Amino acid sequence: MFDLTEDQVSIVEMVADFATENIAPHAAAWDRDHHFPVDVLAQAGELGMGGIYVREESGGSGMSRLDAALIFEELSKADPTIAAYISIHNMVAWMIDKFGNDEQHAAWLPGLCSMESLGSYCLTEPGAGSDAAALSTRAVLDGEHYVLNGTKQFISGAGSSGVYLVMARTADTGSAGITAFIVPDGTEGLSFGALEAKMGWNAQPTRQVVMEDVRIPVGNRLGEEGTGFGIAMKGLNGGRVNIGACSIGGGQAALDKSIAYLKEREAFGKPLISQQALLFAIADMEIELETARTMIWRAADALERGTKDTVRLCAMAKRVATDAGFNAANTALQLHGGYGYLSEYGIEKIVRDLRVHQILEGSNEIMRLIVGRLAVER
Ligand code: FAD
Ligand code: 2MC
Repeated sequence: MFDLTEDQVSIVEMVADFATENIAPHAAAWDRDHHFPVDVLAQAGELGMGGIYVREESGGSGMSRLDAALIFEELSKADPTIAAYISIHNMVAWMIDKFGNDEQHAAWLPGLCSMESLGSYCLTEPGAGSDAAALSTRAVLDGEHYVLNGTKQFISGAGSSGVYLVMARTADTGSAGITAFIVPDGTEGLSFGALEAKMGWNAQPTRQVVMEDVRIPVGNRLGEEGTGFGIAMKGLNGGRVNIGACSIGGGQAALDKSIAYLKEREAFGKPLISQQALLFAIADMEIELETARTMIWRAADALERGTKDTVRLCAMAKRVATDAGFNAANTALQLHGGYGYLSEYGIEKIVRDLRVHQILEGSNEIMRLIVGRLAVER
């Protein structure tokens, strides 16, 4: 399983060509201007990246979780922010495919798979981040509708998305009282907070999603009442693998830039690459990224086959890969000396973008909590 198939090699080449041509040349400007390139996302959708592991009969690409990890690594070499947004969008599309009924598939998946309509995943709240089961957004049944009230915090894509997948409370029974809902953009009572000013991820919007008496038909409930926390977590298992793959892509780009730079930059009468201390730094970046890649591929395989250690492997891989990617980028900045600190060299953006991967989709402390709990249960 460690050799890519011919199809996978072709997928990687196709995505690398797309990202090199349509994303990489603009990444610095999008970051500077806080521009969310929805037109380029629609192009990615045309190439099948809007529903990578949505089933073909639902209009998706029907690819595997390993294919997805390969795609996110390639996209992220060009821009971690865009890659990560596409990952979140895919999480939403997959959740609707996996847990939705025929009517919901027909209503929402064509737009999501083509990326003409974007998806946002709405779990976090101002008072419930890591402790997601403590969320307080409420959904109350009123005849043929649910009425939603509450605020979601840090929502990626908010204000630009067509579909908001909202986890809300339908009963006061902890995680068992949470239900998932599809809230379309334009619904009365749905509004968005100001654009958050952030350290990185500037090419995608992050805002609050505010719901004030938002009425949605019962047909917009995803799954049964009380199943929303499980749906949210199963979506996140894939999200964690994907965000890890994004970190590897960013880290790999930083490593490749460092090798080229150290070969060219001379000090003390020779190229810096001939300093063994720096060669060892390169070696450690290479080792840690490859270790992380192995973990991501293994977790993707577990997810694909639904093995019983899926949750554990996804959490481990997310912790390892997001730390490895950030550390590689940060080391790359050091290896570039003062030039690494300048925007022009493209390294400081990778550091800023990858830093948040250690915090979101379950912080790396929460990944340790998951792995630690399972280890002591054994
Ligand atoms: P807290 O939960 O308040 O944690 C604070 C610190 O305490 C962290 O270091 C945490 O790891 C640590 N901690 C908490 N509990 C424990 C524990 N039991 N043991 C040890 N350490 C612990 N959420 C969405 O739902 N959808 C999105 O699209 C989305 N996009 C995001 C985009 C950005 C740019 C950011 C910054 C966040 C996004 N998030 C999104 C939210 C993200 O998932 C949360 O920020 C994250 O889960 C952490 O929650 P918190 O910020 O409330 O931190
Ligand atoms: N996969 C499948 N099921 C899971 C799961 C997972 N990864 N994690 C928990 N569950 C199930 C669990 O099996 C249990 O099911 P049941 O009631 O049938 O036994 C139920 O969910 C409750 O789980 P716990 O008892 O472990 O709940 P607890 O509240 O103690 O801890 C924790 C849950 C901390 C693991 C969870 O709240 C968590 O993952 N927190 C992090 C939140 C997070 O990742 N947020 C990311 C937001 S999205 C984002 O950042 C983006 C950028 C999109």
